[in-house]
Amino acid sequence: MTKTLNAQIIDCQPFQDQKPGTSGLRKSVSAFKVPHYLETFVQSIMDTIGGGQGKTLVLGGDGRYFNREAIQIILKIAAANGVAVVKVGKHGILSTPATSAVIRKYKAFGGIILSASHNPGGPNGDFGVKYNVESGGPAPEKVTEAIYATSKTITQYRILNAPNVDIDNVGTHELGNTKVEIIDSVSDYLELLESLFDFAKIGTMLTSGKFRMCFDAMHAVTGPYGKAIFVDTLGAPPDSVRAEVPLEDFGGGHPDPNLTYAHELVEIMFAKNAPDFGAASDGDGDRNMILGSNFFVTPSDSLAIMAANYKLIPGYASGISGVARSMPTSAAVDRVAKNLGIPCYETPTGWKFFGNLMDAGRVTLCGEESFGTGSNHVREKDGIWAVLFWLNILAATGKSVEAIVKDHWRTYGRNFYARHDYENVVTEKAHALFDRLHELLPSLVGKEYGNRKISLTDDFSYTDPVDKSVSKNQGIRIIFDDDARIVFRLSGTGTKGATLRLYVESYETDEARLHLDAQEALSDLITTADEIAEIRKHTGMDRPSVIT
Ligand code: G16
Repeated sequence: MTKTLNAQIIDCQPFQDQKPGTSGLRKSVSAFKVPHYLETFVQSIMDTIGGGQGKTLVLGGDGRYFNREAIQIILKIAAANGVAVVKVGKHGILSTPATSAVIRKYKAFGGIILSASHNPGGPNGDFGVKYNVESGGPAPEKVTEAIYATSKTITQYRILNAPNVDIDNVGTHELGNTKVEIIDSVSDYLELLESLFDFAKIGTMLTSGKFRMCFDAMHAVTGPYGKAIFVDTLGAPPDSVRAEVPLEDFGGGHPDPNLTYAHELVEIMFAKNAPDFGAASDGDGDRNMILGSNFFVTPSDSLAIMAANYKLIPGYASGISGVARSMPTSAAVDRVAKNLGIPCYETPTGWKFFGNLMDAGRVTLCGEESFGTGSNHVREKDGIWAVLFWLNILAATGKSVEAIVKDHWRTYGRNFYARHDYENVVTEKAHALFDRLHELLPSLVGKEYGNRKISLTDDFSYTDPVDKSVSKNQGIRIIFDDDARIVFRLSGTGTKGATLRLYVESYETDEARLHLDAQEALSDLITTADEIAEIRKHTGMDRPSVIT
């Protein structure tokens, strides 16, 4: 029976700054708490997707501060817009890859993910809203542009006048004419992962008493997932998962799994008698960092190693159609693809660019230097998936993480890689650096730096091979005649000032040099990058804020 809705139409002024970035709309919590700010953005999503009538949407978030409040607001807007069903993760929790899995499993129209990913949380931290489409992947640019255009002109939103929904117990509720289903946050996702990996083999390794792992959930969304999967399902000892309780401010930490921010895990993994395997994930569970005992695996190498070992993983053993990496990611995976005789695509930064390639069956595995790897099982990068992929390789080979990586380098050569981030740079100064670089680019070709010569310079442009859409200005590339590269980009996920990212890469096959420290092996390129771009002068910083 259709009820008469107790919906209110609220007049509002449009906001002009709701442009989604690399991964959704990210702003400080205080910006999201400005009256009507969240509401107008969510209504803009509703208007862009043609209203809610008859649609099923998935809703969840990473549990950060404002998550629970935002869930209630969005439920009431969804109900007032006639959405038929909203599936909500219990406690409002759904990791980004789990949301993608749920959208796909139930053939939902789309989903809303509340997260600012790896950005800090809490009242003084960040919040974010991301819209995913029916494939389970982030909305493509044409959709985010349409949402942005709507948000600039919107003058009203609809919201139901109703009490809050109990989101803390699995069950079904009626909100106006909308069915709100509170679902277990883990089970659908776990079922999918069980179909891909050899859980029996991994379980045998984890319960053998001879193998120790440490998964750091960084007080973010993967705590419940890590515990349910590694401990409750695979049988790892309970202390194999740390910082497993999601906290609204991530315990004051910065939930970004890299050597700087996951320092507690790094200390454990680089101590004497360290566990055999270490991993961390980020705020919303899509990123991962992989460590061995006293050993760090770069995300670019991790992707290449996964591709090279796909036959060991039941879900992929029948073959992988192709691989993709973002432009700044090292070319290590390109060498594996060449060897396997499969295509390798180079896309701009942003997981959304992999979606079309996966939907068209062109790629199975993809990854980014920014600690993201994933496959066509969902349409997001997937932290826990990556951990299981590695555990499956370790269980199948019986080798250590370090041995697997070093064997890989011996076979394919090593792509030395480093990323230097200069955070919170005055925006005008960052733009001045890029303006100058753009002017310089043509004159750089042919110039020599040490024993290298520049063979190509450009601002990366990508034509999607499936829908032919063109994305320009995706990062400045300076490529040398020995395949070494320097890349400059401005981050699309920061919320304070500008973040300059410098990526440097060189390729090495000399066995005597394969085990050098990456910063040392790349020191000449790092100096060249500063010489060309005058980074110190423009940023006023004499060293990067974060090195990964
Ligand atoms: C997001 C995107 C990734 C991107 C990363 C860094 O990750 O999904 O594709 O590589 O940001 O982007 P940028 O260099 O522009 O800051 P996440 O984990 O924040 O969703």
